[in-house]
Amino acid sequence: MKTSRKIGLAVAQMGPMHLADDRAAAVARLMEMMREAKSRSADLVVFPELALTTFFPRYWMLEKEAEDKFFEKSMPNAAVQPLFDLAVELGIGFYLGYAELTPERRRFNTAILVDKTGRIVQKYRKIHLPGHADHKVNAPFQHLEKKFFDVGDLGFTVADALGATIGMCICNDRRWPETWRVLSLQGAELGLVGYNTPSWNIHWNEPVHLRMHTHLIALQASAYQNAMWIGAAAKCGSEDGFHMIGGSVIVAPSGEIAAQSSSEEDEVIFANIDLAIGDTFREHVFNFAKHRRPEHYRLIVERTAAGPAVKPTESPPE
Ligand code: CDT
Repeated sequence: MKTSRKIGLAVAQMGPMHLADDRAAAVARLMEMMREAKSRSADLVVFPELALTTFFPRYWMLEKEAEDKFFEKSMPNAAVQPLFDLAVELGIGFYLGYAELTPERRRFNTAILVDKTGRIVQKYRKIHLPGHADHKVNAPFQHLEKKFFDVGDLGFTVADALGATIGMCICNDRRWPETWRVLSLQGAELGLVGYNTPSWNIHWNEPVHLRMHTHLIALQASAYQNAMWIGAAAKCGSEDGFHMIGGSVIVAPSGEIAAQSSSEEDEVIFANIDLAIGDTFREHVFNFAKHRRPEHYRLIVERTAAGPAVKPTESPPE
């Protein structure tokens, strides 16, 4: 086992944010959880996807209305500045998800990583946008991420910050193995993800228990297969009657859950994570340099959808 390299990781799950709740209310809740994270010796606290508002893609509306109500035109802005100020005062970094409107009027589902000096050291714009762009009039609610957001244009990148090599993604990205592999191929030791996962799937009659199962299995397998820690923060509970799963977790490179939320309210979970555990997995079973065979993975980048079978390069033995 390597010499330990520990950092304090907190995940701050949020209970519901209702339509009537304003930015000041969200920021006050985030600040309270940031204080708790610091009191538990956290270097870094992970907040959810779209942490400043309700999960508005569930509502049909014009893009302009969404922009006016739910998007941030700059970051930090006056409403969020107190969170940045508190981070500097406490000496703690944070991941924050929000809806971003650029000066060119492009809209992204965005997350930032802020270091202990209050500097934004990394920005990520969500790449795997789930849902639809049309109005599903018979559905109990919408999932309009494909209407309200552009596909992220910053790629999957990592930053050396807060004592670790850190990669970020957002919600549905966590279900795609490519997300984590692209991060781990850049040396990511810690992956951060915020999410809003509705408990009901409007596309098929998915049993509710599978929502938690697929969430956890994706994170546990991804942490293990990429020898990295993952911190995942939910926004959850019933937002104006629309329920979302909790299950915020910190997952070790072994795939084991080191900490898990037990409520559907604001709740801070914490683990003093040892990055050296990832080094051990990267040196042995997932020693990429020794064992990966990218010449046999070409279809992963050549194809989007499944296509015809590839001819074997050699005939099978007689
Ligand atoms: N926010 C988000 O990406 N939620 C998705 C729901 C997918 S169902 C249309 C998720 O993967 O949790």
